[in-house]
Amino acid sequence: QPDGVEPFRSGFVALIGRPNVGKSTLLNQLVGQKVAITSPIAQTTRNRLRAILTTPQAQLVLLDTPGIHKPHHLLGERLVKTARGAIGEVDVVLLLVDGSQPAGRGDGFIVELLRHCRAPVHVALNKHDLVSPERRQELAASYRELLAGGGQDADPGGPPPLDWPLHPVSALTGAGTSELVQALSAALPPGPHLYPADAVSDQPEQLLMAELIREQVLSHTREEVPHSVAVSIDRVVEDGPRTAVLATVLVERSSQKGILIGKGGRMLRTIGQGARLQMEKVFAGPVYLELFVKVVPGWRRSAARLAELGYRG
Ligand code: GDP
Ligand code: K
Ligand code: MG
Repeated sequence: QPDGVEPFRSGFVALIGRPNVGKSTLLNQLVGQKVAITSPIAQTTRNRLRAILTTPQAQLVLLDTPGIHKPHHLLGERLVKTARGAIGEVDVVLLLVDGSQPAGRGDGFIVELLRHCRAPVHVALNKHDLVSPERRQELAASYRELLAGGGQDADPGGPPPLDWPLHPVSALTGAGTSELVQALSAALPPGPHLYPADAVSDQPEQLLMAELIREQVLSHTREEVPHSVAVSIDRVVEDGPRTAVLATVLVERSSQKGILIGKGGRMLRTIGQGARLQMEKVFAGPVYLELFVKVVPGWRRSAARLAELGYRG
């Protein structure tokens, strides 16, 4: 190692945050293409996804985790367990918060969860595109105060203040993200590439296909449907330059099946067209997609079903 030359660094970064703060959006922004689906609905992310970002200086393996929240059923419990599990195994934790809102009680819950973690913690104040320049100082101050342990009213016998660095970013526009990547890279240990330099994710293509279909279901249906939906990819056939995909959307009740199919099949066609366009972008070629809908009562409470659909416990 010649003097003055920085070593290559590599390692794992866990993305932790409440639902909807923009974890999946940030991941896509950082790796420069869609690897995680996003939506305004909480609990969109079900799988533990590794996204890979390689720069000349470092390789970051980013773990997208489901948002931390109070579990209500078996799927919910697995989501929280997955997020907690990620914290113990990584080199750096990136705590993402909605920086367009002042720090709140939910943020305090996660700070306490992370207080004793071994890895260094960085905090990204996301959604800065929504904040006027005049409000930025004020919002950042509320997070600094949260980390310091409550500001003026702090209990003198309370836990010591935390000196986690704050990084204002916009996952949507990319503002601030190169500074964030530099800070995270510097916090990784020296090490070799863990994945090929051109890899962007560890996710099998079929799982991404299923996720792109689920994303369209989330964007076109209302409350009663989204959380009851799973997608299974039944067949993928490479047909010359064209990829043919047969997939089934699983729902829990026949009323949901009716909503998904829609009048004269219109809703299912809209979902299918949207998913096909996304797949053609991601896989850079023409796609033929055929969608079916099937009622499987209680799939969310069945451990076997969850495993089959790829939700690793
Ligand atoms: P996750 O649940 O933490 O993975 O959040 P998502 O990435 O799914 O994002 C939740 C919602 O916030 C989506 O509607 C995103 O478009 C939106 N969002 C994420 N990041 C930003 C940002 O930097 N600025 C703005 N304005 N919206 C964002
Ligand atoms: K979301
Ligand atoms: Mg997500």
